Amino acid sequence: MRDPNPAIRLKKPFLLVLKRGSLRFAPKKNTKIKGLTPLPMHRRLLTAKAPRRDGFCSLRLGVLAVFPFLLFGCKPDGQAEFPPFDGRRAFAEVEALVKITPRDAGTANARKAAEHIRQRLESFGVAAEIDTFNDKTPDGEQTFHNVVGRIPGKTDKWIILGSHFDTMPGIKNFQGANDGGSSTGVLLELARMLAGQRPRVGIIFAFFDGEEGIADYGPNDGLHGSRHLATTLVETGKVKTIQSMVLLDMVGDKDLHFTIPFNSSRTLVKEVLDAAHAAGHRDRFTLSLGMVITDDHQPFLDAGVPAIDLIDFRFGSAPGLNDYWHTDADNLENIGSQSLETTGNILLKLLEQTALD
Ligand code: 1BN
Ligand code: ZN
Repeated sequence: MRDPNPAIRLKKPFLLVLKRGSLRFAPKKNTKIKGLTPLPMHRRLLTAKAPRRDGFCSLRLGVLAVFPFLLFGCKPDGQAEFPPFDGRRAFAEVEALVKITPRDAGTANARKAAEHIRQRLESFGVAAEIDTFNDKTPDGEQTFHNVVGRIPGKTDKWIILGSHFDTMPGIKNFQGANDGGSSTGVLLELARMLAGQRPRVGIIFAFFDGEEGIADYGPNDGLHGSRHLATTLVETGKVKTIQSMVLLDMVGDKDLHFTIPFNSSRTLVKEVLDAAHAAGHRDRFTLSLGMVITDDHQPFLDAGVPAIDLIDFRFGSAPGLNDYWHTDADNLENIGSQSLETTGNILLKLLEQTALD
């Protein structure tokens, strides 16, 4: 069911808003802010029951079920059981992407990275295309390239799994192994695993260009790729077929800890926590009641699509610090395949519960 994500009146006096690279405090109490979910619901989420599970492998699927059954097997409740996510494969995808560095939007390397991602998807048997478009930036009009891969489902519903692949401009020796690389590696490996499946809900793998801003201000700075896809879905009327949008960002920190920002849909927060619990990683999540992050999930929230940002915003040299973020320390040495594996397994559980049954 669609989560309307209504504007609410905040009771908390301050809200930390992380917006396009700047830290600022939101207006004081009783400020109407779009796209936020109320505090009490977050509390209730912690005790919510797991959703009903149904049979992806049920006999109703008949002969068609045999192939995925042989590949993945079935659990006693009839649900598809996937092999564990292989973090080393995902890491190899990050390594391959990071060879194309930097990947700043509007550069030849961004185009090269998009083509690389498209080719990886096609090599897995996932139909993929590059969506090239122009958008205004503080530096004038620029060309961007989103990559979109699709695994059609048995219904006309879709879930979007998103990652950006561009790098933050202006940082010397910046690889973006975590910021842009890690989430792309996880989604590519997930696409490889799910290729050939016929899920109940179709899966769109969306790799966004132009997530990073240039100047940290203005409505046309950053989130170019996600805004373009969300706007296109609205303009074509297809937005009603989008069940949800799950964004991954900075999921490679060796000390993985997700802080789900306040501007995430409560229905999805519950589903993700259920999935994390089922995968044995519930302790890696904190729900942030006071932090809003303007990330690639935001245009989907604005379009009325339930969306969530799975981000580890403590990427640093010591627990709690985020001092590697947007620095040359965001490199392959500082991310771990284990964290990619953890993220992949949580996503698989989420899909089992919401899309594959
Ligand atoms: C995440 C990684 N983001 C940028 N690189 C989104 C973001 C924007 C996070 C502003 C915090 C503040
Ligand atoms: Zn960034």
